[in-house]
Amino acid sequence: MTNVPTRTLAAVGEDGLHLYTCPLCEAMCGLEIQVADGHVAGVRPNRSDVWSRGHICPKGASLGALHEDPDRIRTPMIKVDGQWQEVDWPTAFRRCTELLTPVIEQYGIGAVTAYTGNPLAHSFSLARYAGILLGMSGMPITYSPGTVDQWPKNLSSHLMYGGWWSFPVPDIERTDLLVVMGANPAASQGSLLAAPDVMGILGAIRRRGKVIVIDPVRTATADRADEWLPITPGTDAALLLAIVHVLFDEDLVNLGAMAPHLDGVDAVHDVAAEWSPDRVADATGITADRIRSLARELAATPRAVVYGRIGTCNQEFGSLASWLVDVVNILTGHFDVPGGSMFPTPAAWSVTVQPIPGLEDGAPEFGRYRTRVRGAKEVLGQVPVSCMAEEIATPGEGQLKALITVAGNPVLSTPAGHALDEALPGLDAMISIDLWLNETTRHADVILPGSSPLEQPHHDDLILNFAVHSFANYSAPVFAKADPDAPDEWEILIRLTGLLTGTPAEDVDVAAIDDGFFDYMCFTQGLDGAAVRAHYDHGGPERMLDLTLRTGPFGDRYGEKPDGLTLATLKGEPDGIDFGPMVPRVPEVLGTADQKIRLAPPYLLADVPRLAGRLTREPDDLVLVSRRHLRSNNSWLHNVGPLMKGRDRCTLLMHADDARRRGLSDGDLVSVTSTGGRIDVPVKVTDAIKRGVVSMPHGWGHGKPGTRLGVANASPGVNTNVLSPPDFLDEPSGNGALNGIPVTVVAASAW
Ligand SMILES: Nc1nc2c(c(=O)[nH]1)N[C@H]1C(S)=C(S)[C@@H](COP(=O)(O)OP(=O)(O)OC[C@H]3O[C@@H](n4cnc5c(=O)[nH]c(N)nc54)[C@H](O)[C@@H]3O)O[C@H]1N2
Ligand SMILES: Nc1nc2c(c(=O)[nH]1)N[C@H]1C(S)=C(S)[C@@H](COP(=O)(O)OP(=O)(O)OC[C@H]3O[C@@H](n4cnc5c(=O)[nH]c(N)nc54)[C@H](O)[C@@H]3O)O[C@H]1N2
Ligand code: SF4
Ligand SMILES: [Mo]
Repeated sequence: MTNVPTRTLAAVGEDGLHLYTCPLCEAMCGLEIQVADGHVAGVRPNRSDVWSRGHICPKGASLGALHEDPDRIRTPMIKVDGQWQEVDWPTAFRRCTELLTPVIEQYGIGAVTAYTGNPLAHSFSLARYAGILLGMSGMPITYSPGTVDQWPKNLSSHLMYGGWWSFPVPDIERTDLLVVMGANPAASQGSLLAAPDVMGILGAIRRRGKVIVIDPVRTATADRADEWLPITPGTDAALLLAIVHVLFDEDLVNLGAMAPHLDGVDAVHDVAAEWSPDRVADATGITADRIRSLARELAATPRAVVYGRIGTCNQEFGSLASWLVDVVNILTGHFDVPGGSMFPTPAAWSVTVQPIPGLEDGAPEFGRYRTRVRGAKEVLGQVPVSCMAEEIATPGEGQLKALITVAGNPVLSTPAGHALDEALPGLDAMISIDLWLNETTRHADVILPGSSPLEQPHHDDLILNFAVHSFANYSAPVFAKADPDAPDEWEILIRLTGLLTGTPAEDVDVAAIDDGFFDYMCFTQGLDGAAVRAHYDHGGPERMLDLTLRTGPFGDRYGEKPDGLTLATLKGEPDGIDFGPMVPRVPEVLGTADQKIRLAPPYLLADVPRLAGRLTREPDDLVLVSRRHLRSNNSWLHNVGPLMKGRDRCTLLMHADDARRRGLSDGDLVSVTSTGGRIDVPVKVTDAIKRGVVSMPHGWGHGKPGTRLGVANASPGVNTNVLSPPDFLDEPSGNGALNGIPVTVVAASAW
């Protein structure tokens, strides 16, 4: 960057200018944080950040308010006779030992589980150490929002590429035709697609080409696209199969350089033969002509790409849709080439993406175990998160008795969260690693708070796997830890892991477990851990980050490549280092035994008849989908005053014709009912939604007794996941179908 005046950066904890990467979402914006009198005086975009180049959103601008939130928990808390007491750390850990030891002695480790939530992916400390708790504690089944998010993509990537986190990412910086299915980056800022200012990049695509949005809702992204194709929720897979049909039928298939790396092209041809555009037009709501012309446009545009996100995952046919997005990109020659769908090259490899033991060769061996109550099958080591409530509530051998939550709020975020809310008080022990006393953590016996983000260093981990550029950027903490003796979250995880394997939490040898984990990570890179450890006088996430940078694609491999990257060199580049756009990675990236892309995994083909059944099903009168808002982050930014200004966001969007038919007017309170339950919410009448579809945001439903969320509780909203039936799933992956839920809507006064 030229013309940037030299800046003097302040040291950790001092007044002055700090550079910090926002940890809240995949945009990873570089921020300038001005500190005066020990407080955040201003947050501005860092225009010289090599990655984000000046992008910011209101959430990043509010990091100071988040840090200063008086409700943020700063001291460990234990519940005694129903009352919270603030205690010191040794006391809190002793309480964990008192609570968990009898559970394990009486019922075994099978009675203990964990729920690890979304912020893990963005946290310096948690992202690198969650694997210890999940991998070493012996808990047989743990839960996460993975199964209400990207599990179908994990599944299709595991089956196609032999890597459960090998996600191809749309190269939006170089494409001329972008088809967005089930994503709203105007709100989310991009997901499984890390790029700063996605909307700015979409604008640039429009100047040289075209953006098409396929979504039941005319979102802010659709408003800024060339075309909005309103689709019936849950029918993306049918649409994509029809596109594949046209590609074969009209001889438009172009495998390009992928041809020698593909297995199963004929099988895909045979399946798609049955799926003509005419067959799917009614069910999808998209005309056969438009399906045909879309296939032709994709085939005829040299740089084009289809991008599918949460709307194509959190639905009844999420696995098929996730698979078929990639199939269309492959068959049109838009795979592993600039402007198409490409595998990123993360500068630091992510410790969270280690192969799952037993599944390394890509063979699907799902259903290795099943849940006790519902008999749900394991897929890639996870069962549906909606099983957790019944596993706690249903008595008998194997009942869950203890729960550890780590940065998660499943009472609001998961299907039938209200059932979980009712089940949690039945636990013998619940420990939460969290920063707020919210709808979930109010049920805990112990809360162990981590530091505020601004008190932690930052470097991304998992998200770098989705980044359209390879880059690295380390941020030092802005503030020193308020309590210098407080353990970091990674240490908390290690103590709890030690406790679950038989050592009192307060006695766990944190350094020894950290070293063991580090040695294992070295082993995965063909290095001797003890020899590598000799380079360091410290452990923890910075050592792990240095390992993953140095053994990554640009690293120095501990001196083998003298000019290569190390954490030390990165610390000398406060605006980060850019290693350029995505590059072709097939076949080297493939983890399948024969290093081929499996275009037609039998496990997925077996689900096509279920999709066929969808085509002949009676159309639903009204179905519910989910939406996000720029100033929310799932359930947990509603306590930040500056982000809560403006109109009520927790409303039901409904098409004007649907409202009229029901005698409803804008602002009316309505009752929404599904087989899962009922909520009352104000209706927002609009023309920006497909008829027959209504939309709700998730993460609301605050105002519960025993929470400490002064701002959020004043505007509580309602929990849409009351309406998500726990057994409404994408069958192959077990992922929750949070979109396309049949509902009825009537005026609340009619009840
Ligand atoms: N501001 C903000 N940013 C966030 C988050 C947040 O809560 N707030 N959450 C973060 C997280 S955890 C995630 S996973 C990402 C998600 O990021 P995105 O995938 O961009 O998620 P949404 O913004 O919810 O957009 C999903 C879209 O799918 C549409 N949709 C619903 N059903 C269907 C369907 O069947 N077919 C199609 N084609 N479309 C459908 C919805 O109408 C909606 O417009 O966002 C992340 N970023
Ligand atoms: N209906 C519907 N439901 C959905 C979705 C949807 O689209 N529709 N989306 C789903 C998706 S994609 C996701 S990812 C899930 C999210 O599900 P969750 O991860 O369970 O929910 P969050 O609201 O992100 O909860 C974050 C928790 O982490 C805490 N926290 C924040 N920062 C930190 C930190 O640094 N350390 C610690 N220890 N704790 C921290 C917060 O206080 C909060 O309790 O929601 C899912 N639920
Ligand atoms: S878009 Fe907003 S929330 Fe996301 S990283 Fe940038 S400033 Fe943070
Ligand atoms: Mo998510």
